[in-house]
Amino acid sequence: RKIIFSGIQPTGVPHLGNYLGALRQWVKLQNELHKRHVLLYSIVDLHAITVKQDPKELAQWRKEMFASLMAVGLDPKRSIIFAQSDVSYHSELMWILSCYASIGYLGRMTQWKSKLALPDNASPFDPSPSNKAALKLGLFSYPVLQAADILLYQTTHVPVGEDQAQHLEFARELAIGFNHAIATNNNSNFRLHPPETILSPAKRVMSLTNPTKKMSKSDENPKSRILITDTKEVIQNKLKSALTDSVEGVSYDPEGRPGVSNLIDLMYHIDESVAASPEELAKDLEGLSMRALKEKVADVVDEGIRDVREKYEEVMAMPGSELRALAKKGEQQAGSYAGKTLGEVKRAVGLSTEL
Ligand code: AQP
Repeated sequence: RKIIFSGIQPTGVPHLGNYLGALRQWVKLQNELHKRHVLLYSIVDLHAITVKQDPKELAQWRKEMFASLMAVGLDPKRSIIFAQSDVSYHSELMWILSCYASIGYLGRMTQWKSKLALPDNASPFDPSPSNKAALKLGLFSYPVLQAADILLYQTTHVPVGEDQAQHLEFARELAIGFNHAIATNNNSNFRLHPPETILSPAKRVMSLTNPTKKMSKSDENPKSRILITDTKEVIQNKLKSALTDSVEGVSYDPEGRPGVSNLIDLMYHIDESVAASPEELAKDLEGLSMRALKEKVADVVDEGIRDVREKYEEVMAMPGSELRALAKKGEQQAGSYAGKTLGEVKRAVGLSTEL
């Protein structure tokens, strides 16, 4: 039996990077696998507080993320949809795994460096005052919590975008290290399952305003991303100001023409029936001006997310009590799987409640 787990931070309405890189894949897996397998999708709010959040805004974003997940097509009857902080086993397993996680390995992870705009060779023990003041333990140990999220369900497959591949490798290594430690410590047959990564074809959607960077919820410039709830007019405006180049015509060259290639990628991945590959699509559009290309991409994107936008409005208009009941159901379902694994982990490390 496959167990699929993935998460998304409630740090704003998802953008096309989240949608094409992760959420659409989650729905596809749900639709293919729900009859015989288990699918768990989490709003990972404990991860969101590794950087500064406004409590009111965060609470609202949790709701909006719940609505977004339903809007893209996740169905609480077929997938377990829940908020991470509602299932406290995540934090508990994180603590246990922290006792097996290497600081040296965590120090090589790129996320804490990129969130703090530190160079790639930055060290957590860097004595420079700016670094010491800014780096919090939670941001540094984020991958351990993420490993706990995944391992808590004995997950077999994790569908994510490419930016998460490094964290997934960390989770696998941590599971293997933990298994090794408990194998030599006691006679328990219990093992954590090292999960596999599933990358979607659109594994890295780039920012519209800085196409060498990934599209991100926390980019200061809202024009850098298209949200799954954006209206046609907003999509058109954002694409109008997307950074391209002054080369004539359309061609696909992600290295030399990152802006134009990102637009082609967007159009291709929104509707893969338009061409056999991004290269082929670029050939079909060869003679277009930048303006015409952007208008075409806007039409295809609008068409591709129209249903999601409409469903989002419907879900946001549902009575609060109905949404809360759905979240509660997800919490209970996730909790029953998580409690079982945590019980086994505790027994394996000698934290059993039996005296
Ligand atoms: N640009 C992207 N292209 C492809 N996939 C992406 N994902 C994120 N950005 C892209 C995938 O979306 C899922 C959920 O991401 P997340 O919310 O957990 O955090 P993130 O990766 O840090 O995404 P953001 O938008 O950049 O959020 P902030 O700005 O809050 O940090 C993941 O599977 C991710 O790979």
